[in-house]
Amino acid sequence: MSTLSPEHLSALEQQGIELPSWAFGNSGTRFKVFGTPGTPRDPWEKIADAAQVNKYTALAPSVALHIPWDVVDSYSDLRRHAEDLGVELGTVNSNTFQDDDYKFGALTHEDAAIRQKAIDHHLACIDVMDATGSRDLKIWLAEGSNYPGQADLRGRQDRLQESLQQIYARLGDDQRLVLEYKFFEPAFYHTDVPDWGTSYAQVSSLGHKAMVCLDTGHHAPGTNIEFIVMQLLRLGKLGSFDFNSRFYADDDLIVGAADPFQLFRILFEVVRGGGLNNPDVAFMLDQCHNVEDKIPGQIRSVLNVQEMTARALLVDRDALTAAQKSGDVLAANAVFMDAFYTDVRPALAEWRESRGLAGDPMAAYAASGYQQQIAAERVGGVQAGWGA
Ligand code: LRH
Ligand code: MN
Ligand code: MN
Repeated sequence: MSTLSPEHLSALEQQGIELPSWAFGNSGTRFKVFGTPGTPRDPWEKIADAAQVNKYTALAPSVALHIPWDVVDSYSDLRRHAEDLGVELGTVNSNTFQDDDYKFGALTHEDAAIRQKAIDHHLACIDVMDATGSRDLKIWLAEGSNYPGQADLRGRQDRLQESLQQIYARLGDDQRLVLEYKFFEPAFYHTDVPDWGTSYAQVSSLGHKAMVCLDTGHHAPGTNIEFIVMQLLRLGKLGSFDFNSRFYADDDLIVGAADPFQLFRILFEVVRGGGLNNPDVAFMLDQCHNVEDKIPGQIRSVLNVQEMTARALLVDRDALTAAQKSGDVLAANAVFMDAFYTDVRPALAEWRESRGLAGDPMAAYAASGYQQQIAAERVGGVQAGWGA
């Protein structure tokens, strides 16, 4: 059986997965948002909770913000608060999906004044990034139409490019823009950035500081996501991942929960394409915990990514290449599956202990008393953002 080599462990030690601040707020569906005892009441408490995930896993060194969900008076104070807790502030996510003005679009809107308002929101997000020290501005647009004929598809692409150019022009030398695609929802007929090709076309004409963000939950069922990962890495345009898993639509469930094999296949292409621990490729979670406790939900998530990364590293690449070159279909598949079926959990637990971490971070968190403490201390936790 394959074992994790010192090189594998060193790659795993460098791995960092950014947590979304909104994973710590209450969330739900359009039917009901269930409250969880101990839910953070503000961005400060969300960051404190995110720091717990890093404390038990050493895997989650940064937290993404969503504006305006995480608006505070002083972002430099928030940055200091995060650093005091051993984490950094990461990607800033814009939000143009909760304002009546954006009913028919934001960066694509027919009305120049509304487009300008949406552009200004992104410029304000870049101001936040300047204060937090964040590198990435993540843009996901809830724009599209519900009925054939409702919108001028071509005109909207042109306006999108013009708006993005204005935002791009404001980025600092070390800052980036990542454009996230999603095939449907909230619009049901067409979406302005529905797929990786559209995102790629839009960011390519902006320049080298603009990249594609791949959210694993944003594809039609049956899509070969690892192929997209391979292609974007090949083109040098995979800027970031939003990891989560789904059974039906954009379910935002714990990554690796629905289809661990898919996560393995994606991470294999990341390793194969040089995307692991590559600063150009940010690993983030984009999840909501509707019915489970949020901090252990995030601990479970980053451990799932770590476990599948370890398995992807275990693929015997020389044997795989030899089998592929000789056309030995079954041998190639067997090499791949051997790695996938290897249970790395005992080896990872032992390795964690050797680094002074708990072998079982889920159990260590549960035993820490933090969950009971926040449940007692915090009354009136906020929603993740939806319906807030
Ligand atoms: C859209 C999305 C995007 C948003 C987040 C809350 O579905 O994936 O990344 O910012 O959810
Ligand atoms: Mn996302
Ligand atoms: Mn989503």
